[in-house]
Amino acid sequence: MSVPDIKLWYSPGACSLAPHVLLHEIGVPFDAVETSVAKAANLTDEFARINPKKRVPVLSLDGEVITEVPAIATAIANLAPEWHLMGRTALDRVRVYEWMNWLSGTLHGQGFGGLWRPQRFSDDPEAFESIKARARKTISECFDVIERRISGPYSTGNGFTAVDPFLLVFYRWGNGIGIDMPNTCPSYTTLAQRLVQRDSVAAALAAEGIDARSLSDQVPPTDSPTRTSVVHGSAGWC
Ligand SMILES: N[C@@H](CCC(=O)N[C@@H](CS)C(=O)NCC(=O)O)C(=O)O
Repeated sequence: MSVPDIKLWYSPGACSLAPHVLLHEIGVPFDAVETSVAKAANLTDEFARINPKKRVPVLSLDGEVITEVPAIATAIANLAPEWHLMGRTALDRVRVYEWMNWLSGTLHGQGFGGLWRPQRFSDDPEAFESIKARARKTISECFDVIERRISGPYSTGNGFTAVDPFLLVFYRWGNGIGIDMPNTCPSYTTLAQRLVQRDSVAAALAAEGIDARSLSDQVPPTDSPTRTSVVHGSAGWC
């Protein structure tokens, strides 16, 4: 395998944890650049020049900039096809894309996005509480779907795929917002516990300064006065 120059911009505990795990999984050398959302490092002009969307994760492959978790996961999987990170069979691949799109668009974008970033959905601050309440329902509905869909050792059949570390991100966020994940989602909990045993997951968590034994961190403090969520009184990783 000819390995390009790889760089990943991530924020500790954010959705960027998923591609961070995948890079460790395939064992390629890469530079991980911390861009803390809690410290508003994603809002600097310097970062906006890399990703005008001002979001993490960002992957650069020999200077080619890729954004969006499903696209980044695909790019990492293409670097090491023998790991089958996007699925082994044709149907597995369909299922991986089905999961990734739904997790990214519905659970992340509508659910956690609505809860932690209600200002994305309305300019009227008076609407924020009802947006957040609706987003909490979306998150619970998504967790119910996830719980019912996990039937094997991993989310998509028997093999680890890019879906699994993405699910781990949301499992941690679920705990972080006070959902009793072990009791409401036992199968999801078993998956999360299996995942933190993986070397790639342990390595990515350690690199992000997260205790691998902890699946239940609280949401990070809103420690930056420049952070947009502070203005709107919410906190979170997303
Ligand atoms: N659809 C994007 C979502 C990226 C995203 O929202 N990232 C969050 C961290 S989990 C972020 O950078 N938020 C910073 C902000 O909104 O200011 C993806 O899949 O990569």
